[in-house]
Amino acid sequence: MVNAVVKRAYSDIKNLRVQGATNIAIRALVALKSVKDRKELSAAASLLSEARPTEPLMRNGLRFVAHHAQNYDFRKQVSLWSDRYIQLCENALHKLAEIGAKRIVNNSTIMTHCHSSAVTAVLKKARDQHKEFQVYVCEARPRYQGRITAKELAGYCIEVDYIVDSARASFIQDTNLVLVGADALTAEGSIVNKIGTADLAVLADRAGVEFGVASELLKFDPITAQGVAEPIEERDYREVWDKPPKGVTVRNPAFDTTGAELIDFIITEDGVLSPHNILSMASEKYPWLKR
Ligand code: RUB
Repeated sequence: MVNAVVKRAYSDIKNLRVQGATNIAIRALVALKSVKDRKELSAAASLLSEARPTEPLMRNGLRFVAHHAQNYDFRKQVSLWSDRYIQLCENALHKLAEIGAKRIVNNSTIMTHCHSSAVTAVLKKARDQHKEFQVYVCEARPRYQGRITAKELAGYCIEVDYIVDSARASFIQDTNLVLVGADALTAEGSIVNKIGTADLAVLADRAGVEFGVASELLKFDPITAQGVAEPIEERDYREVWDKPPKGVTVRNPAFDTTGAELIDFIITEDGVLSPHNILSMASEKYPWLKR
C-alpha cells in the first residue's frame, strides 16, 4: 500500500531518528513526494500521521498537499505542493526568529526545555545581533533532547548551563525569560509541548518570570476548534525504565498541555501574539487550515 520511501520516513519519525515538530513535518513532506496516485497519497498520509500523533504541523502539511494537488500529472503536483509547504515552514521559522530575537534582552538569562528549532533560531538570531545572554537548558528526560539544544547553542558561542529537569526550581529566580517551543497550538490558546513544559510554566508563574513560546502559526491544530482535544502521544515505557519491578507501571507521556493563562506571549511568523488570538490569526493567515 505504501512505498519504501514512506515506510522509511514513518520508521525514522516513530523511532525518533528525526525529532521536533518542524523536522518531522519536513521529513514527512519530503517522503510524500514519492507517491504516485491519490490512493497512495491517502495511505501515506494516514501512516505518517500515526507515527507521532501530537504533530499538527505534519498533519496540516499532509492535508495541504491533498487539498491543493490537482489530478493531472499527479506526482508532479504532489511534489510541487510538498515543496510549497516546506517553503512555508522554512519562511515561517525565519520570520519568527527575526521577530523573536527582539524579545531577547542583552545580558539576560533564559531558560528552555527540550530541543526546539524555533527557540534555537530565535536565540541564534539574537546572538547574530551581538546580544550577550546565558541559557539554562533543561535536559528533558527520558530522551535528553536538552543535549541537542546545549550542543547547538554552545556551538554558536552562546553560554549554556545544562541542568536536570528537577533542578529548575533552583535556578528560576536567576531567570528573566522562559522560552519553549510547541508541537501544537490549540483553539483555546493552550500549547502542547514536551512533557515537563506545563510544570515549568507553573514555576515561572509562581516566580513572576515571563513565559514565552516560539511557534509557527502553522502548528495550530484545527481539530481543537471542533471540540477534539489534542492527542497526547504516550511512548514505550522502556524509554523510562526498561525492566521495572513487578507491580510497577511506568507511564511515559511525551507531551503535556500548558494553559493560556500561564502563557505571556507566543512568537509567531505573524508577530508576537497573545494565546487568545491564535485561533483568529491562524484562520486568517492560513484559511485552508479550516476543516
Ligand atoms: C520536541 C519538542 C519541541 C517541539 C517544537 O519533542 O517537544 O519542543 O517539537 O520543536 P520530540 P520545533 O523530540 O519528542 O519530537 O520548534 O523544532 O518545531
